[in-house]
Amino acid sequence: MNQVSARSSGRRTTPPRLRAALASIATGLVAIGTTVVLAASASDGTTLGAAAAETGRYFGTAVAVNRLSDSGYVGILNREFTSVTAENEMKWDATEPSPNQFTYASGDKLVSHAEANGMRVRGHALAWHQQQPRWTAVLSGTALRNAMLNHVTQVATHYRGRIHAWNVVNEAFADGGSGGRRDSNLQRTGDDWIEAAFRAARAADPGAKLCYNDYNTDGQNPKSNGVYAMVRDFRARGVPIDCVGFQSHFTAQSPVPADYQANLQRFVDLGVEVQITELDIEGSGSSQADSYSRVVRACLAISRCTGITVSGIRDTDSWRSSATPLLFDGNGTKKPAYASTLDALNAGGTTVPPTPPPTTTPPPTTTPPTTTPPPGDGDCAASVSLNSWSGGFVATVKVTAGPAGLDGWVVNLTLPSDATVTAVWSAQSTGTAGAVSFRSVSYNSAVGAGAGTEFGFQGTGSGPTGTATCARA
Ligand code: 9MR
Repeated sequence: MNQVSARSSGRRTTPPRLRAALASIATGLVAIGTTVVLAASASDGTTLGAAAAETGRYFGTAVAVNRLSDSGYVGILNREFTSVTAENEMKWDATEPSPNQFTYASGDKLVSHAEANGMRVRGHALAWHQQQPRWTAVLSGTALRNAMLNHVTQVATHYRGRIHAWNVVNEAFADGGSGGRRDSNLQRTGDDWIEAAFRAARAADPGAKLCYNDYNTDGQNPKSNGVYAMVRDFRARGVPIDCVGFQSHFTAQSPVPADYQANLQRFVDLGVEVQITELDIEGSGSSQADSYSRVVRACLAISRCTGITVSGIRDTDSWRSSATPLLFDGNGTKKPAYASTLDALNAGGTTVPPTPPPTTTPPPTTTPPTTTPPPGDGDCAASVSLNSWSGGFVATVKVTAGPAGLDGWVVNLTLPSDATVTAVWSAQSTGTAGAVSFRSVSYNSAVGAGAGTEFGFQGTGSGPTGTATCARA
């Protein structure tokens, strides 16, 4: 009898009253003869979602919206899962097929389904080097940076208040030993693209948890060390990051690492939550079941590991179906991995500490850009458009070059007395209150005659209403 079935049969034959007593006296493991039995709580969940909820966690799955018409699929989804992630429908290519033209029909369908069934939604993903729309291929530098920031702002604003956690940036670190960033069109807009994306996401949906999500970061290795250094730096500098997602795609060659739990823990120690976001484990039978159990137990051992999402429902729904990596077979029948996962959830662990409900701020109001005289014969002009809500704002400033073009620029403006700048992107700022100035950075200092570039800043209090002036730097 393998360990998983020993655990299952041991638990199922224990009378509920004895199980309750065991649970109250045992903190974890109870040895009976040579087998190890996990003491269960008096009220075992009978589904993945219910079992996870007993410790304050969600149990989610990636969902392909076109499968919502398959009754077998939806039956399992609604019975077992308490969170959904759009498999492809919220990605950049799906949501913005033409510049600034947004299509939300599929994503909306998923969110409505989740809301109607009391499920959370994980948003996936705002900025990623893959699955970009074709039109981004011709963009680079400031134009691509601004397109990315606009995308983040628009999509996060559309779903504002309806997303539990957003994967703001996905897979931005390189594989291999460098520990550095992956080369990509987004990375080539400047190293600060990730923090700019997080700031834009926070401004658009202050109630969503904002996550960095990646694969091959599940144990301590050069890649996860790179992500760790970034998260530590973001936390130190106040860049708004709340969580790190660990995709956890495992194969025979790349099994659950021995230090899986320790790796999750070191991220939690930086002050972020961790979540397992795309779990799937190649294999079958008891070895697959044991691996699932290990992952679940690692998460449950960490109070700020707040949820687990598997990368689909049935093996045939998987993006790598030949690896049979999921919890249900192609017929929707529960696999041994399902039983071990449910058992591990029911064995309990740490409880997720309560978090305050998402901040409910009124929807942002957008004011038209302030009317600034065109540059005429001057060096440049600046116009500000404001996205503000009670207690905060994001300002986007457009700099337009005069007839001689620019090799550097500086914009000055005065903030209302209650305002403080908390974040700036695509410019270097001086001052955070009262009179503030913003200077061009390397990648946006050159602006051709009559052409424009944009930078932005975020603040608390009310946004600027006066005139912004622009001068050659
Ligand atoms: O599951 C997704 C599959 O349907 C798509 O064809 C594929 C295209 O890149 O993306 C899959 O999901 C990916 C996820 O969004 C990010 N992590 C890796 C996943 C597998 O590629």
